[in-house]
Amino acid sequence: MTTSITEISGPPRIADPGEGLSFEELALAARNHAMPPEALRYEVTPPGLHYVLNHFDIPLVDADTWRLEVRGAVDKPISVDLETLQEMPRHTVRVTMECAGNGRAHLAPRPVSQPWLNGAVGTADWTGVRLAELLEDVGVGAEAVDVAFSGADHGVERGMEDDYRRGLSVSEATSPDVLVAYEMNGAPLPPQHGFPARLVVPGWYGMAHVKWLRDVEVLASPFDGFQNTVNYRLRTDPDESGTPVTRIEPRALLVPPGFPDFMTRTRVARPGQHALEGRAWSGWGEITRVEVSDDDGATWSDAEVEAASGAHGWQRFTTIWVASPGERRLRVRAHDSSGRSQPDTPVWSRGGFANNADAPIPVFVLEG
Ligand SMILES: Nc1nc2c(c(=O)[nH]1)N[C@H]1C(S)=C(S)[C@@H](COP(=O)(O)O)O[C@H]1N2
Ligand SMILES: [Mo]
Repeated sequence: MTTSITEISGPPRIADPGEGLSFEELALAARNHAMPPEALRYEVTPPGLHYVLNHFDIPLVDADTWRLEVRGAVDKPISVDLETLQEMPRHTVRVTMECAGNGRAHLAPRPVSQPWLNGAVGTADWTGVRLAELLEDVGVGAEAVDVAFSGADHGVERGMEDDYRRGLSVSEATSPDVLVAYEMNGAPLPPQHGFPARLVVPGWYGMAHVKWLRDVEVLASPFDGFQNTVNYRLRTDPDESGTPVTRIEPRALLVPPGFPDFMTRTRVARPGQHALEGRAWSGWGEITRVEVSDDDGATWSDAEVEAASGAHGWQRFTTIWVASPGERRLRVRAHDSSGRSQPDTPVWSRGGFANNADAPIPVFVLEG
């Protein structure tokens, strides 16, 4: 009996109507954790609370023997060790990162994959070397179109065996805030976040931020790897080639008020004034407006939106909520300077990507 990779790793599946989460989805959800919504109180997500998403295993990388190759359509390829990288000019960028699959579990029908609710987000201060500077050192050829980034992790996805690899256009790759980062919040990268170095592409969904980076290849023809040409595409029909998933769509999230029930996580609040707060972000521009509703979207009012503390970090918003007894449904929606805003109903795609519709938070407000 032979076992082929395509027998083990089949095509993606859409859950049947009403189908519950599978054991496999539970296993993914336990490996890849969300940021709990109460952590929205922090401007920089504390260690361990930032979301994690790994397609394969966390590779064990030895910092002493690790090298970053920068090669391909370049004048003089280089192979740098960690020490050399750390001696180059340091830059720190505060970045809100979100997984493209955030919100997937709210879709109906549900694409069977990592079943994110809304917590696949976090903000960190990333320190490293500007990718543009590394590329300048090697001299990018005039024929270059894309840059391919490979991680040290390896696996199978939809019958395709590969390292985790992503491509970016030369113009995106050389924008000044794209980093090869070796520190997260002033400390070496934790294993799950890409030790010893990762790519950081501010404003883009998480899949672009290649972890355990080991190889940067400048290409004279368009990158045709699985994660760009097959996986991270917006399509409704399996036969469509679809459009690529790129920048983060606007989203606002609330710190849920009151206190939760252990098992159902239903919120309970006392009547009267509550200071509500949350954070909002977009990869397409500044957040210009956040609206809040406590009646499931029948009426909305504007929250106060604060300025971001950097070009790529989320923005805090606050409002006073006067809670009256009964069952309330809190909703928030963000608008950005590019004219994008959160849709009222989810936009469905087979991969369950870029669903930035909000999920109402039911709150039971007690009698006085
Ligand atoms: N090498 C590698 N890089 C990767 C991934 C991966 O599986 N392997 N996952 C990507 C995805 S889909 C996301 S959302 C982000 C998550 O980054 P984090 O775990 O540091 O939050 O890493 C990206 N970089
Ligand atoms: Mo992701």
